[in-house]
Amino acid sequence: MPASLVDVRNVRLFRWALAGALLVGLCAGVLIPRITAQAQETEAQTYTVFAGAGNLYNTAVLAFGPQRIQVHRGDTVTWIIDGFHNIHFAPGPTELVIAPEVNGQPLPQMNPAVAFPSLESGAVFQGGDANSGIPLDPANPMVAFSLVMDVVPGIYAYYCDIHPGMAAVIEVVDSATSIPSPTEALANGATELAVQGGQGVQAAMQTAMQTATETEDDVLQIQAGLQAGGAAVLDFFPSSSLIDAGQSVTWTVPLGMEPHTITWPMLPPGSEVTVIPQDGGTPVLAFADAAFPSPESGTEIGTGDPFNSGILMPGQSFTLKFSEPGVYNYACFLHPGMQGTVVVMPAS
Ligand SMILES: [Cu+2]
Repeated sequence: MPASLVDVRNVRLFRWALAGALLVGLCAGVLIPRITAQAQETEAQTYTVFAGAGNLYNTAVLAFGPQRIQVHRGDTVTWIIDGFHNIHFAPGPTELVIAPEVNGQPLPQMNPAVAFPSLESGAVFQGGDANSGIPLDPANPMVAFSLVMDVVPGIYAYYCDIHPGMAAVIEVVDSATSIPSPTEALANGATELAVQGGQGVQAAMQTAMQTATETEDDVLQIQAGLQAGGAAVLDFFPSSSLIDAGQSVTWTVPLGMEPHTITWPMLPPGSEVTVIPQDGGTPVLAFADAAFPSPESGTEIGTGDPFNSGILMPGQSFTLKFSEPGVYNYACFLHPGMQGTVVVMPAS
């Protein structure tokens, strides 16, 4: 490893240590006021389920909480949506991306069966396929979605089609069965997500300490994102690096759930999708140019040159060679707040 590849990570370590300390306090706050079961109500109740928990020190929890909830027939379930998620009752997760042939060419696009709702918030769920759709407009995010569970007692599984592994069940029971109150269920959900968020913060601290300066054949290796159980850490490891002019950097998205981009200048969220209106039908949500690399991986760039890896799926990499000294900032346009810097020194 060349001595010039120095990692400047002390600020980050302090940040994660602070995050860990704050999280312990948060968990204690959730756990201590345990609420005892209330007497069973005869009238319909509303239960709350968290769909993800966002941005606790750049850690997003990609899980439903509680993962299993019991309700009586006729009760309402309200999902509090924090992040880019849908709620889809189906036999299994549905493909997020499809590529049907249009004019003899495959046109990669978001699956309309995932993107668009099959019923409105507040509707009665009577079994079968039911999808909330994806909150597509960044200016008008979907923050809650409700269904009245008017179905025969049984287990009903649902999925977020965007995040593999994000699944949960609702158990509908008959009115004679005693179940936890909405308040108790809410506390369980908050605890489950706080524990997973804590695991993400802990894994991020460990990774930040280990990824000092990993080089392979004189190429600085940067990990884009980190998965720890149900938590996704939306950061680069390391986020600040020093290299010599003429050296290269390779960013890799580890296997897990979240894709990322390496982009400068920053693009607004949603830049990966182009809406193609259809006569009398739902629009096609095709992938835009920003979803694909420009320039190609391996290109040599200078100060001020724009670059965008496009969407890097888990396991994919993107390499740039830095020929001119300077400070190169970059970000992931899918996850605002996920930023890094490469400082290129004159060749020694
Ligand atoms: Cu990202």
